[in-house]
Amino acid sequence: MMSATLRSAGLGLAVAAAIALRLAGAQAEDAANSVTIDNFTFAPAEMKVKVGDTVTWTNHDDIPHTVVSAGKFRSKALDTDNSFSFTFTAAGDYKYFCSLHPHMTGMIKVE
Ligand SMILES: [Cu+2]
Repeated sequence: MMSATLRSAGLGLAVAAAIALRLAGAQAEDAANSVTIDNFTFAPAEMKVKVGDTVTWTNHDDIPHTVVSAGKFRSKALDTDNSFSFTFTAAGDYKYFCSLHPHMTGMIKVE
């Protein structure tokens, strides 16, 4: 009885580890056009992309943030680990900020 419980717990851990590895791989593939939100900061604060590229912002803070570029795009409030994506179809400098904490700012340069 005891050993069966231990074995099943071990299997659960192995499955969890496999899922974590797969998630890490998926994140690495998207890292090029990803902005993380952590500790009230957009990182990187400035990013260069090409016309047609999609940028994804992911909130790693435990409070909500938004991603807003006046007249261009506006996310809903992102809870922890939520993401927002926007595809840039025109060149230009896109300043953006968090509408909940306006001192949080960033820039996407599309060329
Ligand atoms: Cu914020």
